Amino acid sequence: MNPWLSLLASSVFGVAFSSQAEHFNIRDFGASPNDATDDTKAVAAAFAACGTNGGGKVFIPAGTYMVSRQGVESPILELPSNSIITGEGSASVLKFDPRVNDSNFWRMLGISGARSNIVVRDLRLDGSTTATKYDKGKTPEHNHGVFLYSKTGTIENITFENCLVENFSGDCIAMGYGCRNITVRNVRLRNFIRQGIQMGGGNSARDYLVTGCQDLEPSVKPGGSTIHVEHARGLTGVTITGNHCRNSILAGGVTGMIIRDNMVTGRIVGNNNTNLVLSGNVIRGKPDSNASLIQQGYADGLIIDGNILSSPSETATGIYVWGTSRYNAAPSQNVSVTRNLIRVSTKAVYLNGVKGGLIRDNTIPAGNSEKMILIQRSENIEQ
Ligand SMILES: [Ca+2]
Repeated sequence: MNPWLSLLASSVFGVAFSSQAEHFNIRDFGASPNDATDDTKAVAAAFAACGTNGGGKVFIPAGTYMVSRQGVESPILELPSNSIITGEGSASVLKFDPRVNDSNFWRMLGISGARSNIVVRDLRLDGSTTATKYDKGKTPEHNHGVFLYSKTGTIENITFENCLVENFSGDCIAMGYGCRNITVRNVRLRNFIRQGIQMGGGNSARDYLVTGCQDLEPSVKPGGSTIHVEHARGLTGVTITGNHCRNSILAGGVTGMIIRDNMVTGRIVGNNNTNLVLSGNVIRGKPDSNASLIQQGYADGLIIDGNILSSPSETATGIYVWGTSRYNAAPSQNVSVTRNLIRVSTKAVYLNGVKGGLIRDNTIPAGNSEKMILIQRSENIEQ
């Protein structure tokens, strides 16, 4: 069965399609690959025709197509409901005209109102940035590859898969207000100046899955994290699993989150998470960093189980859970730290301002492991 039919058969959509779903080839709308002519209007026309049709398949044949600013729009290319947007793998490229990066807030693909049931797959998005590092006030840090954000309606059942997203001065993929049931699967990221995958909340956002993604060896210096949750605004139900992150996972403010089986260089960090499971992650600290490999502040309901942590730094802490600071009186509470293998030189587990917890069955190979568990300003910690 070809992938298109199999997708239909697997009832990806809430809305049923016939197997004769209409095809919209961007070349039929005037797009011309591998030349200097701008293709934005042609691609937009194909998307619009698909939308007017009530859905269908938009095909982006192999080749590089130029995308440029048209006006004040954000995103530049608005995805239609009930659609599959597909290319022929990384040979199908939507590429920013480099002049897009002369200013800020231009997003290549996205959704800005109520839309649902969309799959974007087998494409390469190229942001054409020439910036090599974050330069405050100069980097156009909001020029994203993908931007899902609606304050007026729900963005629901959206999947990005098997894409390469690279060279964006902002985020490769960003989502926030109004997003529900969003999946990012098997997406490769490269050369982002801000975040790789940025998730936020607002307008009842919930249920994000990021899985099988990896950031490739960059030639620019990332300013942020591979995977990032910022401005959660009540965000619930986030799963981050099976990803390869060269530059940390930072995720805070979420109720109900699973961060499992990721390979991380750097750290897993967050504050104000409720009901968080951190399990099965392999975390390797950066040689030049003394920071904690896992750090959580003001957590309520936190399980840290079965992770492997190691750091080449002499002074990095393994697991640090904290609360009750001068800024926020809330302790971290209901914290369980079990069955982790922690290969650091000084503090393996450090609880500071924690109310109610369990530390048990961790393996700490280096030095005097009892001295490597430090508990301060905490109560009801069982060992
Ligand atoms: Ca062209």
